[in-house]
Formats: sequence, C-alpha cells, structure tokens
Amino acid sequence: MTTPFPDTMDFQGFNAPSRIEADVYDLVVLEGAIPEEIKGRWYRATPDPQYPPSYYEDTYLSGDGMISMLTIADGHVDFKSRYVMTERLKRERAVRRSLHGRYRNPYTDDESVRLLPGRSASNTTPVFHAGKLLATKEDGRPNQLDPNTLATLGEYDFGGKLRSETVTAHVRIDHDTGYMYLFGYEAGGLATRDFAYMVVDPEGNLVSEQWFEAPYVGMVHDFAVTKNHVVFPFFPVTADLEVLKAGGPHWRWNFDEETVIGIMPRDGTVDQIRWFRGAPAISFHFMNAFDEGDTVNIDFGLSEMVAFPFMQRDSGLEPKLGGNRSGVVRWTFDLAGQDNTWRETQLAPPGDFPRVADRDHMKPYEISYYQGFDPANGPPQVAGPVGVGFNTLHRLNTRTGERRSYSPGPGTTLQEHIHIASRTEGHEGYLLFMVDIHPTLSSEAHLLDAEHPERGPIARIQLPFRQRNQVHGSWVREEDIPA
Ligand code: V55
Ligand code: FE
Repeated sequence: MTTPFPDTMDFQGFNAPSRIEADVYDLVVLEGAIPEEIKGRWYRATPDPQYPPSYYEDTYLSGDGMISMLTIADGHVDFKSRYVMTERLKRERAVRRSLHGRYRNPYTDDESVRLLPGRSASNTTPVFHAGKLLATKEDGRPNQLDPNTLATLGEYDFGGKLRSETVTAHVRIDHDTGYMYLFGYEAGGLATRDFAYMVVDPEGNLVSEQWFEAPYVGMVHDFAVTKNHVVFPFFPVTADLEVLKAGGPHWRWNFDEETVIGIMPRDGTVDQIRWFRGAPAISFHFMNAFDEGDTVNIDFGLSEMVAFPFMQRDSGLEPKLGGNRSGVVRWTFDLAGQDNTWRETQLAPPGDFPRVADRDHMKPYEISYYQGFDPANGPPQVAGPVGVGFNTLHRLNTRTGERRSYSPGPGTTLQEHIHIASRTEGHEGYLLFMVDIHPTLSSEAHLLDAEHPERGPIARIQLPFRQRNQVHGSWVREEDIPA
C-alpha cells in the first residue's frame, strides 16, 4: 500500500504522478497526416515520482526519471515508456516507500541510504550521441539506456574515464563535426566550487576533461558553445554545504552575488577563461550562440528572478506561479575590448524552451522557436514545475523580430517542442510537442510545419493517457539508432 501524493501544485491536477510504463502500438491520428519523410524517435524525459515524497513540500523536479519514446515511421506512431531504473528507484522499490528527502539534499535522506551514490533521478534530458542514449540530470552521472527497449544499462562514466561526479543535462553537440561539449558543476562533491569541462569525440570517447574553480557554487543548468568559444554562465542561485547539513534547501537566491560569465576558446585550456560581470539575473536555457568578428553572442530568455516557486519560497520570497519573466535578449561580449561586461539587445517578449535547427547551432542564424504565455490565448493553467504552463509557441526571426505564433487555445498548455529536420532541401522542418488538455486531463501531440506554426497542426496525434510535462526531449533519426 502507498499513501496519497501531497496536495500541492507539484503533485495534483495535470501534475499528478502517472507512473505508467506502457507499450502502445499505433496511436490514433485524429486529424491530418504525418509526412512519410519523418522517420525516427522522439525521446522525452519526465520526472514521475514512484512514491509520495518524504518531504511534503518537495518539487516536481525530484521525481523519478520516466523516459518515453514515440517511434515515427511511414505515417505511424508507436509509444513506449519506461522508468530509468536508477539506484535511487531500486532502493525505494525494495522497501516500497520514499527514502530520499528534499531536492538535492542527501542529508535529509533516510539513514539507511544517506550519502550513498546513485541518488540522481536521471529525469531531465534524453541525450543521444555516438549511438548511445543517456538519461541525464545535473546532480549526478547519466544512466545509459537501450535506445530500442529503454532498458536501463547502468550509470555511464565514459568507460571509466570520467572524473566529474556530475554531468549537465544540457550538452551541446556540434552537428558539423559530431563533437559533444559538456560540463559538470559541483564536480568534486556536494556544494563544491569544482567545475569540470569535457569534450567527447564523434565516436563517443571522452578526449578532454579540465577542472577549474567556479566563482561561486551557482546553479549552472545550461551553457553555450559557438564554433570557437565556450560560455560558462553563473547566476546568483547558490548552494552552501552548512545549510545542506542542517537539512535546508540546495538552492537559494543569493542577494550578495552578481551574474558572472566565463568565456574561453572551446579547444583551449581553462587558464584562458576570461571573466565578465553584470547585474543579478538568471536564465535556464540558451537559444543559440555564435561568434561574429571578435564578439561572442548568446541569445536566451532572461529573467530577473528564478522561475521555480519552490526556489523562491526557499529564498524567503513570495512564490509566483509562472515565474518572473523579462525578455528574450542577446548579450554581446567584445573579446577585443577591455570591458569586463556585456552589451544587451532586446530580441522578443519573454519565454523559454528556446530551440534552433541543429544545422543553425553555434553559427550566425535567423530562425528560432520558443514558447511564452499570452493571456490573449486563455487564462493561466497549472502544468509543469514552474506552475503556470506556456500556451503559445513562437517562430522568431531574430534578425527582423518577426514572430509567427501558434496556440491550441483556452484550456490548454504546451510542453517543450522538438525540431525535426526535413530531408528535403530548403524545407524548414517540423515542430512536435505535447498539448495538455486541462478540462479532460488528457494529451495530444501536435505536429507543425516549422516555417508556418500560425497555420496550425498538420497532424494531431492522440495519446491514450495523460502525459506529464516533459522536462526535455530529443529527436533522433532512425538511421542513427543502432539495431
Ligand atoms: C531543471 C530541471 C531539473 C532540475 C534542475 O528545467 C533544473 C530545469 C528535472 O530536473 O533538477
Ligand atoms: Fe533544462
């Protein structure tokens, strides 16, 4: 027997745990048709707690990793979902209750498991590189999955080469060269300033791992890479070991710190990092980054305050459902100049889940896709870890500022979209995402022509049960998957 989940935003309504491992052959296509050229797998990572948390105020972000896979071929879609069988989940299933306490604080765990390795829920991004599928979360090492069966193969350390105890959920892959760039923060242990920067070659070999000391123990959720540089962003949400030992939160907004950005040549050494400083702010995801002459440019959704209500509460602030959003901006760093700060340009209204086509990554580009909340498209609805979900998807031309937008209408929210490249020259590809239908607590996937989201779905796919909000997803072409 297990007990009910907490009566909080993170565990009720659209956010109620699902815990369903399923195989569904041939989903119903409600409307339209899926183009024949789309052949591949849409992997999605969703936190989905197996047991009610021992800490009642726990966050959505702590949930056990559930990976789903939608296989698309010949106009058909098959569905599979499986838990990532982490050490954490195996330990809890063995005693049939939650053993792990507060978000990223092992000192709050049951004594039987306190400070054991394998605490990560591997619930954030399915990363596919060099034929391997990894379930990642920034607080630990990835778990490797079979890309066909989704069976968990165990923790992945690049054949014993990895030293960092953590690996980001936001790796960056150079799609022209096949190299993967990644990092780990708190690399030497809980609340340490050890920061690791790693490079993996196209065959999947870890070819470089360099450590440096971070300016402070900040939450580095994502980073940015250009053809020539790597950008490490530190935003003032910080951790403190003494607070953790006393059972406190991992993250609190730190009113004494500012934003610190480190930039180094991507094939260089960490002693070449140049540091830039500016006003406190935060971002979770970078849209794209590129070099132009002696400048490095990073585009992203900037906020003046962390969006997660639980982190606001832990920081002594009044939680705001839906976060605090300021705008999509470009920061330009002049590497030829002497200034230790950046120039900010406004690009578009606020939002998150920024994405560009793989072919545009790390280079000067025009087209991006991101999401925002537009009250004209319906009242706020709670879905996902931030509270109020997004209801509008934008195709943004970053050069002209033109936006083409799609909303499924009142009573719905959108989950993160993926971009699927077309196999036809000159075709902009497709956008695919789950739509949360609040009145019926059900789900559909909508497929759009990326060039014209405003025209609405070219196909609507019915999911046979509610799909909890994906944190991140990825698209893998069928020919890249090992048999
Ligand atoms: C995020 C998600 C996480 C996490 C930290 O989307 C940040 C941001 C699903 O877990 O642990
Ligand atoms: Fe993320």
